[in-house]
Amino acid sequence: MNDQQIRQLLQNEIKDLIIPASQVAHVQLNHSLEHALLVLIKSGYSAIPVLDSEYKICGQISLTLILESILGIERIEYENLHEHQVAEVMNSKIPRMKESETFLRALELSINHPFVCMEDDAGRFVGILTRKSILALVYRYFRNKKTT
Ligand code: 2BA
Repeated sequence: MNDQQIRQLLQNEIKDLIIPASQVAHVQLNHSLEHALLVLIKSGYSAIPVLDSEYKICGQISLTLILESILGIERIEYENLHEHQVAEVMNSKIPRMKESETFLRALELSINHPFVCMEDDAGRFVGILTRKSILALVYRYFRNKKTT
C-alpha cells in the first residue's frame, strides 16, 4: 500500500460502516435500571447507548455500572433495581462523531472504546460505529493489498 492509498483510507467517510439506529439496542434516560438490565441481557451486549425523549445521545449504560449501583455490603441488592433510573447511573462522558468525520478519527476513538455513537447535525442519534466494523475495513485493505 503506497502513501496515497493509506491517506485515502484514513480520509474515507465512515457513513457505510454505521449500524443504523433502528438496529441498535438502547434505553432512555427515565427507564428504570430493571428495564435497562433486561434490555442488556436480551440483546447480549455489555453496554448500550442512552437517549433522551428527542433521540439525542446522553451516555452509555452497562451491566457493570448497573451491578455496581446495587452492590450492598454483603450482597447484590436486586430489589433496588426498579427504584433507580438510568440517568442516575449512566456514563455521560462518551465519544460521539458525525457521519462527515473521517475514518482516522474513528480508528483513534476505537482504541479505547468498543463503539462510538453517531449523531446528526442536530445531535440526534443515527447509529453506532463498532470496533469490529473498523477493524474489518482495515483488514480488507491489507488483505487486498497483499493479493495485488
Ligand atoms: P460488547 O457487547 O462487549 O461486545 C463485544 C463484541 O462481542 C462485539 O464487538 C461483537 O463482536 C461480539 N458480540 C457481543 N454480543 C453480540 C451479539 N448479541 N451479537 C453479535 N455479536 C456480539 P462489536 O460488534 O465491535 O461491538 C462493540 C460494542 O458495541 C459491543 O460491545 C456493544 O457494547 C456495542 N454494540 C454493538 N452492536 C450493538 C447493537 N446492535 N446494539 C447495541 N449495542 C451494540
